Amino acid sequence: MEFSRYNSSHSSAPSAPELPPDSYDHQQHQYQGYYGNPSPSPARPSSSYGQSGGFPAGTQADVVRAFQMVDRDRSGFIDERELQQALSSGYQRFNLRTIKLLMFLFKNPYDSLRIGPGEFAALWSCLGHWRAIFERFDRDRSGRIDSMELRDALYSLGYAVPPSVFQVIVSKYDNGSGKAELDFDSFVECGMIVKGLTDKFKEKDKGYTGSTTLSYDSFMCMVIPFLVSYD
Ligand SMILES: [Ca+2]
Repeated sequence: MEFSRYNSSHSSAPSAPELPPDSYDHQQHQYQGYYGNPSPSPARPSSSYGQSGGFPAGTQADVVRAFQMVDRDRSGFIDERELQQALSSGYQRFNLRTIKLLMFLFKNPYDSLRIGPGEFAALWSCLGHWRAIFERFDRDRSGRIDSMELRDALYSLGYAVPPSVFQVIVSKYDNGSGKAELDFDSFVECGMIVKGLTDKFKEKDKGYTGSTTLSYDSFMCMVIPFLVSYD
């Protein structure tokens, strides 16, 4: 694999950021390093990567059911279409672009484009965290995250996205009326990209200063998988 260095740090499942407390004070950022939330460590189910496959102990029955319902050939793995079907049964319908991103992030890096029970359980748990974040920041209860809600969410989670980048993000989810409205699946997509790239950068920025020196090679290995793996 070309991305062996990249993948070597990818031994456990990606996760959602920790939800800040309700009384979260933006000023706290000053004392927590550049990213506000230097070491998010949400609960992760024990990974079953590389094992014979089976759900981690304690996996909820509805998660097992959702997986088995779409794994029709009982191969123990599901592809992106099956994943889309499984997640759409638990949440709203997920667009295929988000599914491809999730598949890229959660699949065993040494395996093909499919995920097994362990990865599925990790993904499901991660989406539960994102759902809580989505509901917290959907302040007007519209069922969508608008640009102000998105800005608050990203900043409160500790992602100091520069205004120019934020504008690019907002324009990507513009519904044609000049306003961004993110459904849950788009919110997950946006959040996973911002978090994923920030995490990759933080691996290089050990002191959480907000800057580091990157080789061209490292930079490309960091960014390109996010651009080409799922579109
Ligand atoms: Ca809203």
